[in-house]
Amino acid sequence: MFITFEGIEGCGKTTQLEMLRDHLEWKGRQCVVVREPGGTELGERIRNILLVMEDEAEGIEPWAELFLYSASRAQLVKNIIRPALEEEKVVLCDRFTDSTITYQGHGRGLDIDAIRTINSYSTFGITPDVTILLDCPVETGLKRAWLRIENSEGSPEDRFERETLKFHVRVRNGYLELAQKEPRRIRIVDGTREISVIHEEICDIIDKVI
Ligand code: Z5A
Repeated sequence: MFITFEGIEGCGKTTQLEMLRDHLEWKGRQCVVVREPGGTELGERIRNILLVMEDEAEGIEPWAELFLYSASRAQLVKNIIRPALEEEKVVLCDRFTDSTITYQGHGRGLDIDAIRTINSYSTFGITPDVTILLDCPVETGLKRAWLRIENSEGSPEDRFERETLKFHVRVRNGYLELAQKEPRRIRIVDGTREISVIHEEICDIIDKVI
């Protein structure tokens, strides 16, 4: 079973993914947790370029950005996700192809059909069984994300947080549009509520699917 978590920054993906992993492991399921970009040695190096590089010094061309995300994904699918699925483990992934459609497509304005084609190669055709879309207003998400960045150590991963509010609104609307098109796979969960309340709803969704 392949479960992905999606949403704008600060929507609570990472928090909820870890809580779901604990829930599934408690129920006796073997889980593998990964994140994008990253999850492999190559992927983590790419993550560093994508999220920490100073835009002011040399802006990353949107197509270059798309290919970097795709390169990280291809390595992650080949090395970790596909083998884990073959071993019948539950794979929980923090962001996947929907992020590319919303950030590089809706956010940056790249051609969405072209992105879908590239996604089909970088994933070797693997698609999530269920996607939890944590939805919240961009103001709420960004406030949480900045708080997380201020409390983190090392170089801040803040390249996207520094984007305009309009960019984040386009990304959020992109997610909602995707969910409308694929309601069976993409489950919208209201991310503005208490962490424990959200967790209960997600467990409910996943337990039913499993
Ligand atoms: N990206 C892309 O452009 N194209 C692609 O193809 C892919 C990605 C795959 C990856 O960052 C970036 O790459 C991302 C999109 C782009 N943009 N950015 N930035 P990431 O996924 O590593 O980082 P993020 O999305 O910004 O994660 P985040 O800010 O850590 O958000 P989160 O995982 O959704 O939230 P969290 O870490 O669980 O929670 C953030 C804080 O809020 C934390 O202090 C929590 O305790 C708190 N929190 C969580 N839930 C709640 C609730 N319910 N109430 C109150 N407080 C809460």
